[in-house]
Amino acid sequence: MSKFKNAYLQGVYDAVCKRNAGEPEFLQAVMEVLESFEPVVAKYPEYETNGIIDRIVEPERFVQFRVSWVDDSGKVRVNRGFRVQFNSAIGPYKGGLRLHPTVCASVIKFLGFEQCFKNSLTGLPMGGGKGGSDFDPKGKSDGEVMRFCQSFMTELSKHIGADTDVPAGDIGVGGREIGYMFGQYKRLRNEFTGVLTGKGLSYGGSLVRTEATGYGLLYFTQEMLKSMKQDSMSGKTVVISGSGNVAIYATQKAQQLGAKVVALSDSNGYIYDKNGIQLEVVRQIKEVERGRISEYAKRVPGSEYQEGCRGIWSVKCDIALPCATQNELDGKAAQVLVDNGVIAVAEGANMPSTPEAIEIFQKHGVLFGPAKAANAGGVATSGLEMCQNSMRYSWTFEEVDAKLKHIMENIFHNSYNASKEFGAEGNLVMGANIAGFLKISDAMKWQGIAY
Ligand code: NDP
Ligand code: 2IT
Repeated sequence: MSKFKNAYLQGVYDAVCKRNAGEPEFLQAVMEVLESFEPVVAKYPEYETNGIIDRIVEPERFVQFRVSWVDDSGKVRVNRGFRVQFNSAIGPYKGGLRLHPTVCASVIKFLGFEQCFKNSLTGLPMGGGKGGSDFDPKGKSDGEVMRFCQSFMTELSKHIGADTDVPAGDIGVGGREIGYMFGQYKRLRNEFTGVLTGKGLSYGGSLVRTEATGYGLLYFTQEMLKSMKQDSMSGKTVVISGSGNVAIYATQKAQQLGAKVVALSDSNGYIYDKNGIQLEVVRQIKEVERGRISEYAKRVPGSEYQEGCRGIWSVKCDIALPCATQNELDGKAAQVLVDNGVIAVAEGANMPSTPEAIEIFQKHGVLFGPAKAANAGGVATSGLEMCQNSMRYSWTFEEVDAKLKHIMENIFHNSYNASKEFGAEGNLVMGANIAGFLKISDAMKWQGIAY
């Protein structure tokens, strides 16, 4: 059965399915983007003539490699490393590295594909890439993490560079891992360059990069509420999934904007604190002790812990911000949120809402900020880190924060305007996909057919 109205899009999607069979996350991400392109391809037939869509769904390069390292007991361990260099039309490949046992080709390719459009939306010159490994940092010592990172970078260093491909953090990769990888790259190349972002402040990192994805998510949400509902974050009850980098700084900014965050989670379960989450307790548990979120309920009287992370969506809220991982919010959860009166959902994680969930939000008039737009603050600030590294200069916290806010507001308006121009006003999924795409496709068209 034909899914697309446009035969060109249908043909591209069929070919993608054939080439990438058994990669459900990648196919899910491609389907969502191609669906958005119906009005674009109808308006501009030259996309078919130039084979733009055929090319945009195929990575320019995909590297897979063995990563061997020695654990604390002296045993040799083997993991699989990946880097996808998806599209370099508008700048060097750029995107995070994920360390999690679920990492595989499908996950890396969906993330790399989405990264292309997200990076384009920031307005900064960055192409799309992503990488990682099925290494699980949980329960590993600092020494084990260091030896893994050094081995991983020994191979990755052959494929990246400050003007070629600039990785950063994602799930399981924070300041510690970036430091070990940067140190190894410098040692291998004998050059001090901005080859990674998310670096420590003492060796070329940017102020605000740590906070950027969470802060950016709230700047986006704030602008969406203001423009589409003449509303604000003030006084709102907020549920945020996850308790990692994105969730923590989303909580901080939501609180600064006058909202009450009542729930956070990790992959084991969620906490509910009707008095509002005490962020310093969470930061101590997660950032300092690398512990589990269940600890919070033991330390804060009046709060509760429930086993099972998906239950978090049953907590009544005005605003839901999924900030953990892909497909964590399904159709059933979306319906519960709608029944409980949610007014806005914005994605801090990448592809956290299933297609069914998105459909339910849109059908019920819930404001929906898709990941590519709403979580672009992290990579945007990475772009600002690259800029500062190139200048060998650094901006103040206030300067970077102001640029981040400006970028997020622009992303909202560019996505909104594209949704309007292409006949789906307020559909930010469509608007973000189209606005991100137009710049990339233009650059591809002018650069000829080499890739
Ligand atoms: P962290 O590793 O800091 O935190 C991840 C959080 O998500 C943890 O609470 C973790 O719980 C939870 N989580 C991870 N995997 C699963 C799973 N399979 N099921 C349930 N919970 C899970 O990562 P980040 O905060 O950096 O990333 C969170 C999301 O935001 C990801 O989707 C990432 O791609 C996206 N993102 C990150 C950016 C960044 O700059 N860091 C930028 C843009 C998007 P547990 O500890 O139990 O594993
Ligand atoms: O998904 C993402 O945008 C990130 N993990 C951040 C990428 C980056 O290069 O800062």
